[in-house]
Amino acid sequence: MPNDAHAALDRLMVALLEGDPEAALAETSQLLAAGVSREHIVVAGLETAMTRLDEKCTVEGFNLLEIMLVGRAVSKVVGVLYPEGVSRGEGRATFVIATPEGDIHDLGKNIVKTVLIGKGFRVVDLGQDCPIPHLIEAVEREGAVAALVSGLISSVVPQVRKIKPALAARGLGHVKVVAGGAALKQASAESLDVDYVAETAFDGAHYLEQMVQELP
Ligand code: B12
Repeated sequence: MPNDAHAALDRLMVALLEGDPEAALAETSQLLAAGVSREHIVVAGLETAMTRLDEKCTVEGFNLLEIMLVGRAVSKVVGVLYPEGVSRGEGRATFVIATPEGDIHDLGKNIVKTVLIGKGFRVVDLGQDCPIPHLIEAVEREGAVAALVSGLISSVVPQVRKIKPALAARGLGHVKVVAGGAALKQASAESLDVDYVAETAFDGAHYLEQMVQELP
C-alpha cells in the first residue's frame, strides 16, 4: 500500500472519530482511487475506529451523542463502499437483527448494526416491529450464524422466548440468539432462553466476534 494511502487511512479514522461524514467520505474516495480494497478500508479504517470508540465508551465515559455521530459517519462510508449492501459470503459472517413485533424503538438496534458492519460483518436488518416468524425465515434464507434482537418494551419478552424453539424446529438449533436493549437486559439469558444478553452494542460485538472465531 502506498504511503499516501496509509496517511489517508489515518485521516479517515480521525474523521470517523470526529463524526465528520464529509471528511470521511473524501478520504474513502481517495483510498478507493489509490486502489485500496474496500475490505482493507473496513478492517484498517472502520474497524480500528470502532475499537477506539469502544475503548472510550466505558460505563463511566459513555456518550450517546458521540456514538451516534460516529455511527452516522461509519454508516455513510459503508454506504459508499457497499452501495448494494454487503453480499452473502462477503462479510466475516452474517447476522440477522430486528426489534420484535409491537416495539418500534430502533436507535439501539441501529448502533449495534453499525458497530458490527464496522467490524466487517454482514448484518441483515429486518427493522422494527418484526414478527418472530420473519426473523426465523431470514436466518434460514441469509445463512445467518446468529439472530440478534433488540427489545425496549417489556411486552416483547414472551416473543424472545419463542426464538430458540422456533429455530430448533427449523433445524437451526446451532444458530445463536443474542438479546439487548433496555427491556431485555434486565433479564437473564436463561429466563429469555437466549445465548447471551448484551449490556451494550460493544459488549454484544465482543461476544459475537468470539463466537465467530470458535465456529467450525
Ligand atoms: C427514545 C425512546 C423512544 C422513542 C423511540 C425512537 C426510536 N426510533 O427508537 C419514541 C419516542 C418513539 C418512543 C416511543 C415509546 N416508548 Co420509548 N423510550 C425511549 C427512551 C427514552 C430511550 C431509548 C433509546 O433509544 N435509548 C438509546 C439507545 C442507544 O439505547 P438502547 O436501545 O438501550 O441500546 C443500547 C444497548 O442497549 C445496546 N442494544 C440495544 N439493542 C441491542 C440488541 C443487541 C443484539 C445487542 C448486542 C445490543 C443491543 O446497544 C445500544 C448501544 O450500546 C427509553 C428510555 C430508556 N431508558 O431506554 C424509552 C422507553 C424504552 N420507552 C418506553 C415506552 C413505554 C414507550 C412507548 C410505549 C410510549 C407510549 N406510551 O407511546 C412508545 C413505544 C411504542 C412502541 N410500540 O414501541 C418505556 C418502556 C417501558 C417498558 N419496560 O416496557 C421506556 C423504558 C421509558 C420508560 N422508562 O418508561 N420511545
